[in-house]
Amino acid sequence: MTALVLTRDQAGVRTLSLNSPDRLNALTAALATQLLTALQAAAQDPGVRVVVLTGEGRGFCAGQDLSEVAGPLMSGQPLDLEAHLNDHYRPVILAIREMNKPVIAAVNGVAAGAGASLALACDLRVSSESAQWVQIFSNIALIPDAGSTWFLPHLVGFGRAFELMALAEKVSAGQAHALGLCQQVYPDETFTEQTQAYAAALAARPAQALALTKQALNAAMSSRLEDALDLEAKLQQQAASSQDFREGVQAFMEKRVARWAGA
Ligand code: T3D
Repeated sequence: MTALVLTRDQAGVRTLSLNSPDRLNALTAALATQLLTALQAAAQDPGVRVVVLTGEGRGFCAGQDLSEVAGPLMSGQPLDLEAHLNDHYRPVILAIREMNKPVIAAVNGVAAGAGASLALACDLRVSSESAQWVQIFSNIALIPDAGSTWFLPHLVGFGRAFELMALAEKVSAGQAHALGLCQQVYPDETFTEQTQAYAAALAARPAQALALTKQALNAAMSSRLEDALDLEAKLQQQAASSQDFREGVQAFMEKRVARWAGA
């Protein structure tokens, strides 16, 4: 079986790289299935503290592989996109959101359509200088899917999200950064190294506190302030019961760097 997702481990960071470079890592059902399996394995592996999602070659991900739908579409066969999205995209997006570890999208090249959604579903995004981001769906008269209608307005506001989606404008790395779509932009030549260093810095942070922070932020995205305050209090109690909390306070008092145990 062709490995459509490559896996590399370094210093607690697992890098998952989409591996269909000739088509800019466009998503087939097989690729989405392998990505889901890889995400689930990373979630369950205690040695993995941070996950990086990137693409092989010059693209990050060009969205749905249109060669997969072109045949049936042209021959007039009915396409069940609702089932396709529910079976292949939804589990991947939820696996990223539900993973109790930071997931970074390392957007090494164009992120288009559901490929952009994939990046937006991650907790953090870094972009290479030459990467382009495009909500390309309306170019083929589709609506944004794989979570873009939820993630994008949260990140950039309703009006800007609608404009990006309606006009399918290509956004450069610099624009993506200015809009708040990505946290860092790195030169192409040093992109892999700088991404690894960024991920390693996160991997060195107290893992349980980060997991609980992600849980609280996930809930806060769709909750009332009162509910967010309740959940914060509950999760803070859990964080404060950890060995890392005791170590953090002790290290502060002793004016030294904390040694995180991850629990
Ligand atoms: O089925 C469902 O469930 C519906 C779900 C839909 C979700 C979606 O994601 S809809 C959006 C689908 N994606 C697109 O419409 C993007 C199509 N691609 C492009 O518009 C351009 O390729 C890009 C703007 C992304 C990049 O342009 P450029 O000039 O850098 O590269 P290129 O030359 O167009 O592409 C390079 C190769 O990749 C090329 O193949 P070739 O000619 O060298 O053999 C191209 O056909 C192939 N490729 C790029 N994107 C796709 C693709 N092949 C299949 N599917 C693609 N999405």
